[in-house]
Amino acid sequence: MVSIQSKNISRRGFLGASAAVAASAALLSATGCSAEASLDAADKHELPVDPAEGGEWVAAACWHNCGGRCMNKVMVKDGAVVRQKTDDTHEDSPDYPQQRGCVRGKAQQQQCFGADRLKYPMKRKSWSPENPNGELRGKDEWERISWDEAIDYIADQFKTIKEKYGNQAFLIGSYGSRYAFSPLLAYGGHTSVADSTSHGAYLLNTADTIGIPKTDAGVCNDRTDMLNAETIVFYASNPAWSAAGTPSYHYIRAKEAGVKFITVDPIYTASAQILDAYWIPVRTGTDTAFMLGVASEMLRLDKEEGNVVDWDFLDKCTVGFDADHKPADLKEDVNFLDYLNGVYDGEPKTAEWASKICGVPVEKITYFAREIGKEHDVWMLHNFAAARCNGSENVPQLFMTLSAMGGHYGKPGNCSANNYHANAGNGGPALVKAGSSGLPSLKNPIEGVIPGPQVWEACFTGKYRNVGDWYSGKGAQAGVDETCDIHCIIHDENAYLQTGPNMKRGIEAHRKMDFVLSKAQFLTTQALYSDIVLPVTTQWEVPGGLASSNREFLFCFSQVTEPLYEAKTDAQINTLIMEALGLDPSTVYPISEKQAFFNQIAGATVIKEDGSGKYEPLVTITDADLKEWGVSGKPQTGRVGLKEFIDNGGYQVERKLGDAYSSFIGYADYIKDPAANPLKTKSGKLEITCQAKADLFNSIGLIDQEYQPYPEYLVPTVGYETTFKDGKIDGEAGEYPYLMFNPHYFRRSHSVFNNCPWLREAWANPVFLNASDAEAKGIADGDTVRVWTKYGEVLRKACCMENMRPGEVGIPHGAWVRVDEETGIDHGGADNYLIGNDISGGGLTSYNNNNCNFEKYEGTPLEDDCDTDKRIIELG
Ligand SMILES: Nc1nc2c(c(=O)[nH]1)N[C@H]1C(S)=C(S)[C@@H](COP(=O)(O)OP(=O)(O)OC[C@H]3O[C@@H](n4cnc5c(=O)[nH]c(N)nc54)[C@H](O)[C@@H]3O)O[C@H]1N2
Ligand SMILES: Nc1nc2c(c(=O)[nH]1)N[C@H]1C(S)=C(S)[C@@H](COP(=O)(O)OP(=O)(O)OC[C@H]3O[C@@H](n4cnc5c(=O)[nH]c(N)nc54)[C@H](O)[C@@H]3O)O[C@H]1N2
Ligand SMILES: [Mo]
Repeated sequence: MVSIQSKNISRRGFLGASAAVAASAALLSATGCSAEASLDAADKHELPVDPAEGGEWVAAACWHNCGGRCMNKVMVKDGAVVRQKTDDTHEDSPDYPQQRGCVRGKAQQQQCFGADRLKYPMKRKSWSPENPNGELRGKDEWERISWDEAIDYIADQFKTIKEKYGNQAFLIGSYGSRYAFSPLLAYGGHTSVADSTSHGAYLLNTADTIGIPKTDAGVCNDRTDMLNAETIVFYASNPAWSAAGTPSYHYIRAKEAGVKFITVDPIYTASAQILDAYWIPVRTGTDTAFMLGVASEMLRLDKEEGNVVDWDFLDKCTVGFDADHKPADLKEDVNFLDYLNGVYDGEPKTAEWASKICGVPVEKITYFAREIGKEHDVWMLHNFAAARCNGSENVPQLFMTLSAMGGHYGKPGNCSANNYHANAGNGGPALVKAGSSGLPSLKNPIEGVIPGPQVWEACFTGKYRNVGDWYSGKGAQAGVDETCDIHCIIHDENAYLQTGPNMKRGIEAHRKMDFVLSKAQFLTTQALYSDIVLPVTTQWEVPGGLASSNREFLFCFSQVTEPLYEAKTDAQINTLIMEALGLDPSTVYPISEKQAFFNQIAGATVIKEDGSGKYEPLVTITDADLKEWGVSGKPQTGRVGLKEFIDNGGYQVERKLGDAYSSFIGYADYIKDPAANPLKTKSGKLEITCQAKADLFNSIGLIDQEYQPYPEYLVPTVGYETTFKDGKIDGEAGEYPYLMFNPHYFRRSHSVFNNCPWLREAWANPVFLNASDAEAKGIADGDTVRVWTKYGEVLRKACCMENMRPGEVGIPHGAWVRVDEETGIDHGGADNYLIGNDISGGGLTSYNNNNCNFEKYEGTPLEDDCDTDKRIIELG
């Protein structure tokens, strides 16, 4: 492929180069997904010398939400990418690791230069302002239109809809205020969506209520402290797949140093396999039961053998464990210990009780209880999958409770934190930080925020219950019934139709709209169901930017190519729309994209080497730099020169065992002196019984459920219980007897990369089935399987696994939906096509404990993803 590219490039200049690259990418794709085929083709071209000769390495963005922000470098020659590599700025060592990228980052050249890039603005043929012919969305043909036409249509629609229905009629599929669409913010605002997505129950204001932050990167200990642990627990966590960047490397080092790993997960994951972890195979969505069983066992073992429960810690640092530690604001005299012993409901939460619900054998519950006891140094790490379940509201409080019972807070070798994204297992303040871009952040004047599971239904009923904008900083709020009248959906930097629940209904909602607009790089799900699609650049086509990674690395990427075809940057598109609406774009973009990039660099800071914890400027900037860049700013002296910073692709703080940064221990101040360093909770302590939590949960009022201040077991509205006919465990199997969950998948970052031929070939995106469950239905590896729920059905090929517990069905997260319009079956394997509008009492989307059924599919076998569905659009 490399050779074809260079052969094809005969002219200089970006148009020539980008057209040539596109042509070569098309060739690659036209030969199927086989790299071999394209190499064959290359041979026939009698190619010249090393195509990389004379090329230039550029640090290239890897901007997706997999949490990595790893180093990615590409060799650019005549506007084409001819090589790709990762971090080689310094020797690799566990102390000072290279920031190596993964296979997704390395496939990014196929993404930027993919044959399926959208080339120009497009309009759906049957859509017109007079008659949207909405039912044809997703089935219609496309026509090429000019940018002028596209912007005119959009401005006209925005004006009409605002006039007729007001700004509430615009809906941005998003995750609260994170991904707001600036032209509409400047034009009076829009209704938003708040989905519990990543953090699930940890979004329920856990810092204010029970005392643990939502995203606690700062509360995990520094990574080097894991060598002081005896045991590291991975609770619902598979960093090898879903914490991109360096985390797995650090864990392997810990393993080699003799640290023991335990995994609590329905799958014996890739991480567990590399680390030879002890496996506790729990049913999805039943973690509260499991952890209650563990708490009971810890108490029993403590009584019988001693030294399992850290009573001192519970006494000093927590409230509400027992009757003697009652928080002052408690409305009723209740406590966790009495609940555990069955005082309130006559049901002691023993290991036997727990085992029936969570499926973990009693002896494994006992094992876990002993291993996390007070005598052991334990890192208790969770990721959020267990909190992305229906009825998982109490998972955060209970995980904290177990950590507190073992005393695993605030001392070397011990911590309780998440294991999320690039900072997994690496807490503490960032050692190097980006400056601010200088771009203003706009407020949304419209307060309507629809909870994810309700949003598409609300497009029909006009009703929803607002439970707050979870990402806004205010967090979850008391529920308020609201009305809306949505006429227009806009998809900007999100894929909410694909990544939000209730997709099948979402498609119907899209078909009901007056107007649907997407910015897109490919014919993504949201683009497919739109009326106008605007080609937006990838981050390889913008002036550059900084991206925070793990605490020791700040990534700086530069422009790789001019915008391809007719694509424009987000800022350019938003500016055009604002101008057409008669708004002043300078309120949103007072400075150029280049200036914004420069500001981030000029304002970047790095921790001083003197151990003071203070920061100093990172990058030296001279008058000549300012001139060369054509930006405004002041010269300054920093640690590295501007050119060096850009060429290196950022800056990494060199680490050594025992350095000043390794002393970071989460919660250390609090544990040392709880009175002087209170937490944000009412009592200032970790609240094992928490009135504020119960009050918040009870005020949300989405389902008829009364919540207690202690972390009680909640029977989910959809979950293990509902796999039985009458909702009673061990009763007769129901219509949907399996639990369905959505592991975040290696091939993609959510929906991104789904289309890359190389990744499609390497990662098939099957359905994960337990081998004996599959055998019982006559299903062998590779057979086409139909999976269905109350809400939708999909086809996937079977991957029959010995290393997944029975009763579970894993549908990898983020595959693009591909609906067969005749049957309504999705051939793409979209997770959210199977998920409906079930909502948990706290407002949580029920991602990981849905109910489904499956069978061997007797129709035409499914093709491999890499042999099908190439969404290449050529309209001439
Ligand atoms: N069933 C199920 N659903 C889930 C989850 C699950 O576990 N199960 N997980 C949830 C989680 S944790 C998350 S975080 C969400 C993620 O949900 P989303 O944020 O919706 O997911 P992405 O696929 O990352 O969407 C990013 C979109 O932005 C586009 N894009 C990329 N670069 C640019 C750019 O420069 N400009 C513009 N305008 N667009 C760009 C991409 O093409 C892509 O369509 O999904 C959630 N959904
Ligand atoms: N490659 C890749 N990496 C990603 C992403 C991606 O899309 N692709 N997305 C990124 C984002 S935004 C996020 S939020 C994170 C998500 O990261 P995680 O929350 O770690 O993602 P998952 O893979 O859904 O779940 C992790 C593990 O939890 C297990 N699990 C699922 N449900 C339960 C349960 O109910 N109980 C228990 N005990 N275990 C359970 C799964 O089997 C899996 O092994 O990943 C990030 N990293
Ligand atoms: Mo996420």
